[in-house]
Amino acid sequence: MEGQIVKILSNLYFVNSEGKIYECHSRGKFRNDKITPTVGDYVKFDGDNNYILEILPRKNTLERPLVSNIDQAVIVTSCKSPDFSANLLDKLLVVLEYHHMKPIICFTKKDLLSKVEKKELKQIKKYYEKIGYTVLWNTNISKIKRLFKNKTTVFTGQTGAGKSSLLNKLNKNLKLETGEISKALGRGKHTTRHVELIELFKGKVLDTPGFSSIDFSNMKDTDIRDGFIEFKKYACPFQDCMHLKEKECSVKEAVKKGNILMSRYQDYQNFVSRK
Ligand SMILES: Nc1nc2c(ncn2[C@@H]2O[C@H](COP(=O)(O)OP(=O)(O)OP(=O)(O)O)[C@@H](O)[C@H]2O)c(=O)[nH]1
Ligand SMILES: [Mg+2]
Ligand SMILES: [Zn+2]
Repeated sequence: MEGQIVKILSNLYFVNSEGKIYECHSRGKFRNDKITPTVGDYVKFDGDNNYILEILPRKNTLERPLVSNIDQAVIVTSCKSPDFSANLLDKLLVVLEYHHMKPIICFTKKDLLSKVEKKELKQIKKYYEKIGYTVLWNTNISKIKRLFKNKTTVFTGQTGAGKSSLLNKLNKNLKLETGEISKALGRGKHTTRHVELIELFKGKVLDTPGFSSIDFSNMKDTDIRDGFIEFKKYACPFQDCMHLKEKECSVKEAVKKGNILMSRYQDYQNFVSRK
């Protein structure tokens, strides 16, 4: 039989095959092959003995959160509590670009911002839109609902950003667990503890546990550069310019003129030098 893994709880794999869920074990073989089944994997399985036999070829895999066969990702980005982090947003964008998964940015908790902060954030939102991204507020419910049809969409972003809350708002029947932000620590406690694939608005959506750090040490400097999509619009005198130490560089020029957001360029420098 064939099906798709929709949830993993320790060593139990929940496989959906034609609407029926089979609770399967995995054979030791996978561990030897250094291939771990992930949520989103299509598998061949023995439906009588509930064993996964084979993982079918993947379209792609994201390491963090660990999911496979993804078309697009909603980066759930909190404006406040936890505070907006351009650094984390840019990191996620670079990683998603690298994996050819379409990023969609969704800001949450605008209601917690002061008037001045709201104005600042709107400017930032505008910039990401200008460079080509779809950027929404979590209050744009009807727009968000239209994103899912015939696609597999992963919800990703910092813990406490409001991923599960947004999914609950989209479908009242989901009743996913959501958590309070610990005010004392100023950071969320991980409420969602496992990845779960849910069928929603004629598509598939994956709620995932949040995280606070992401590592892209397996990426080359040029991959990181290419993940800053707006840099590609500038023709630099040096072929394959890294926009770093080169004397003449159109990207650096654009940063100076304010056409490229300073925080984007600083994140780029930071990501490349950290490796
Ligand atoms: N004020 C306000 N609070 C929100 C909003 N969205 C979510 N929250 C609150 O933020 C807290 C965390 O929300 P969750 O949905 O659990 O966050 P999460 O991203 O799923 O977190 P993890 O599962 O830990 O990764 C909850 O107390 C929500 O009620 C929003 O737009 N405004
Ligand atoms: Mg959650
Ligand atoms: Zn350059």
